[in-house]
Amino acid sequence: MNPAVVEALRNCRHLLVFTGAGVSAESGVPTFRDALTGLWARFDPARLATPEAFSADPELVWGWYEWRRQRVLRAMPNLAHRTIAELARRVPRLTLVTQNVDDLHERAGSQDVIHLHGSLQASRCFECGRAHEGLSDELDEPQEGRRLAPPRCVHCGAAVRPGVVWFGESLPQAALQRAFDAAGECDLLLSVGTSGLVYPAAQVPQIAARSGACVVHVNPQPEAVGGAREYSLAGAAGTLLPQLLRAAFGD
Ligand code: BJW
Ligand code: ZN
Repeated sequence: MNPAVVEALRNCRHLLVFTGAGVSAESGVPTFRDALTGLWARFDPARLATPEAFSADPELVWGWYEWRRQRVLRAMPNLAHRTIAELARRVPRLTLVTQNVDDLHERAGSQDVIHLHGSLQASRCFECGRAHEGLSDELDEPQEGRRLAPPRCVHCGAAVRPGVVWFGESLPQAALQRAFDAAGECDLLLSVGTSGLVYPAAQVPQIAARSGACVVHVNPQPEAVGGAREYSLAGAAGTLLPQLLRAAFGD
């Protein structure tokens, strides 16, 4: 474990943890851009993750998201989620910002998670935007490729859509502002399991670095680091984060 990273964690006052799909990979939730296992290796984002796709073929899109939601319902938080929840008890202040649409951070015990890309559980009307409450938590067998008619809005009768942020859509303004503010204030940012390719979320670690924070990437794909206070820990989050916690704070 890099001693400079251990020291930065031990001394930090405000830790920002910024997570992406890789933090849930060891729970069996697929990432997006990993070459063989990522969702975008098998599915076309233009046909599934845009408002135009939903307008064109709501059954295809709703069925795909229901398949993913059922997989998340069966998944359990892993050691990376649990270590992040534990870190909140070890540092003076922790802000957790996630791009993920699952609820595994919450189920691991993290509180006040800032979700930049929405949630698979929070569907809403495609037309009037009002929340739809009817999604069941009962487990159905996840069925890949099954078309499914979306529920109808009880207020206006239009189709209900998944409560996630699709390409070309604005991120929730308050969540994005909180994430940017925390990035400007933190002294250490751990970027865990993200390719950092999707904007504006990818600005979060960039703002932290510009504001003088130490930035640490945790990813099996080593990150090319530029700044004097930027580090890359190459490996799986479920292995490296518990090691980092132990090295900084003991058992
Ligand atoms: C492990 C691991 C282990 C594996 N341990 N690690 C500036 C420049 C260029 C383009 C744009 C720009 N600004 C905006 C854009 C357009 C676009 C964009 O960014 N496109 C780029 C892809 C080029 N952005 C948008 O459209 C955004 N909206 C917007 O900008 O609105 C403004 C606007 C409004 C109105 C009109 C016009 C403009 C919205 C983006 C929404 C993204 N949505 C998705 C889907 C969510 C719903 C769903 O789940 O289906 O969000 S896309 C997908 O990518 C998902 C993720 O949250 C997001 C980030 O992916 P993430 O988490 O990084 O996953 P991966 O797979 O990429 O990486 C996983 C990593 O984990 C890998 O590095 C692995 O190595 C690693 N890993 N195992 C640790 N065990
Ligand atoms: Zn409606």
